[in-house]
Amino acid sequence: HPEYEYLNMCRYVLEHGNKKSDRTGTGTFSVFGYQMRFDLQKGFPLLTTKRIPFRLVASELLWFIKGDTNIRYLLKHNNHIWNEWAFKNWVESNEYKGPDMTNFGLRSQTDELFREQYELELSQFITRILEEDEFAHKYGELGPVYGKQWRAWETTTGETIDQLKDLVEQIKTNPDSRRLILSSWSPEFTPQMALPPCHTLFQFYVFNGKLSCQLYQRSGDIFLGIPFNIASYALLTHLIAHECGLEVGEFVHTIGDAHIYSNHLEQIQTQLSREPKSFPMIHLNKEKHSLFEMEMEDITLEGYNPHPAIKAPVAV
Ligand code: DHF
Ligand code: TMP
Repeated sequence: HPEYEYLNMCRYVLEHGNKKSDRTGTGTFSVFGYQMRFDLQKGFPLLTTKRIPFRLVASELLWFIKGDTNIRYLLKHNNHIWNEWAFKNWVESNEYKGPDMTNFGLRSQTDELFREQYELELSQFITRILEEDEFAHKYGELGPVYGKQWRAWETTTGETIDQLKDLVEQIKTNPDSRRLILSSWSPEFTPQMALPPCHTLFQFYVFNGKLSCQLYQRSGDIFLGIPFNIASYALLTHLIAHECGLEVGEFVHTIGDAHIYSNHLEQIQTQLSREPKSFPMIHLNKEKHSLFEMEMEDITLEGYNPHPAIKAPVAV
């Protein structure tokens, strides 16, 4: 079963990982350099050994494609996966006058009383982002993250480059090119980002009418982030192939620091004890061609019957 690409990585990191401290203070088991391959002809690689909320993967990807960098779009799609990083900017700003939220990610995991305070502050923050335009404009922003770099990369002459549009154009007109690359890593702008891009660079490859994609991910949270990232890039490959009149080929996932957080060990063991089920299929609206016009209702998943979700805290 193709899901063993992922499950074997989990086993490998548990067995060979370096016990390594990290920026968030959580602690990890980490391996440097790991590669997985998924044949997209064999089904859509949405993990089945735990439920992955596909609509969150899809709405996050559409948010990148639209060039948006403000969490308001995500919240309107009931997607809360980027909340903590916008909230962090807010509580570290001069305007924030509420209770001290220093290190909220770690503290909320151990201090029950603090957790209640934190959850209240966070929910008030989310309401304000949704309801107040000016507040959303200022504090919903994650900085020049993926959307900005994909669609409006700033040049030294003050112009912008639409990397995604150029990439799609090159795939159509010059499919043998070895330069079908999109980079989100901008050394000039990473200091302004809420989180420097984890999925740093990707490249496409066309052969025999099939489109393949390889991602270089500098840092990968094996339990929480990576299942989303696999599905997200698989979906991107489908969307671009759909627009370019190609079939899908492979998704190759190359990871720099591939880590399991020390507070995800039990969850990983539960997941590893489960038997994978068959991968679902993805269908895109045939009436729409351009990936830039795709909306949530144009993307449907068929035959997804996963094992139940497994909860885990996210390291902030
Ligand atoms: N930081 C860390 N430490 N790990 C990440 O994976 C991560 N991912 C980010 C931003 N920062 C990060 C963006 N992507 C979840 C999944 C992806 C994601 C952020 C969060 C997550 O919490 N997934 C839960 C379900 C969440 C929900 O249902 O709302 C999961 O169980 O998969
Ligand atoms: P870092 O910037 O210190 O590497 O922390 C980022 C963490 O977020 C790290 O655990 C990797 C994880 N991550 C993913 O795995 N996938 C993602 O898409 C994102 C945004 C983050």
